[in-house]
Amino acid sequence: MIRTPLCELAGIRVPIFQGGMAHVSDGKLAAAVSEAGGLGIISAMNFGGTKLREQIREARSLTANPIGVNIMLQAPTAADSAAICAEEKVEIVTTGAGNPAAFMPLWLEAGIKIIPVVASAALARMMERAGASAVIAEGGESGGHIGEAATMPLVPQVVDAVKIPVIAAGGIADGRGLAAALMLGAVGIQMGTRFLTAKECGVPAHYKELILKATDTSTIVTGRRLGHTVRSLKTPYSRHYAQVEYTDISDEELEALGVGSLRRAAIDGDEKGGCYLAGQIAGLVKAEQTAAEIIEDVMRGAEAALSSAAGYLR
Ligand code: TUI
Repeated sequence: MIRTPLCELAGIRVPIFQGGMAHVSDGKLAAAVSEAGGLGIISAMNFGGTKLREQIREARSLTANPIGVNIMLQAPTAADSAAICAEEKVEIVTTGAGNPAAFMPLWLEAGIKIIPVVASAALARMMERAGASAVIAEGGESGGHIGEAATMPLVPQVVDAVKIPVIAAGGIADGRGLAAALMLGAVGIQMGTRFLTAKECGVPAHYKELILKATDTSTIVTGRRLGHTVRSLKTPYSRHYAQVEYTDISDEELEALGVGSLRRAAIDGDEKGGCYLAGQIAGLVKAEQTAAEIIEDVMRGAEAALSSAAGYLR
């Protein structure tokens, strides 16, 4: 059995967070992960206002375990979502794509634990000073919006920079990844891509098929020119974006290419026009399983990896 300080901190059985994925992570998926012993996280990006509240309440009706909400700070609904999290008293808020300092007093006042995603040691230090309970150090192997550093160099440098616990994310989808994260000094992991193919995850079948067919070289990074760097699967949409990104196309035209593309993938299943976000580890994901099966597989795999590595000690 593996227990880490993250289990105490987050009130969970196993040190695994399900990443809040825009247009993907709803109350049903989050509840399934929390019920299985990890931390399920609803993405506020999908639902401003009343809808977010409904998703939180739906998750609450499906599990008595703690749940989280992820707020994408660049979303126009971020302030609204921040207030709803405080009113609904979700146990944990995670944030992405920016600095959540402005919202932190509100959440601390409501007794919510704040666990920001950081892509640098500098932001991790700032978050510790502002009252974060832990940070998620996310490397650029992740799907979606990414920073510059990769997980292997980022995690130990963030661990050394702060006293609060660090959760590793980016490029992790099995027990070997969890074991490796613990070796880097992390107290747990966050996985997105692996949970995209969970049975309880409601994305269109085409999205899951793309993940299940992916290999180690199936993702591409686009959007650097406009400062919205994202990793997604190589599809007609992302290949086209990459092809035109550094031509004489205007910023406005490039921006227009991106608008609605995440929704088209995750909600509409638009095979040609959708931007199918996924991490580099997609090639490792080979089966559609329940959230509980995924969590058990990762935990058994990590136990085996740690025992086997301990056998090298003399
Ligand atoms: O946020 C994510 N991943 C995401 S958000 C998203 S939605 C989206 N919509 C339209 C365009 C682009 C994305 C899809 N995937 N991950 C967490 C994350 N946060 N990764 C990197 C960061 C990050 C980067 C810089 C966090 C803080 C940061 O600091 C900047 C600052 O202001 O200090």
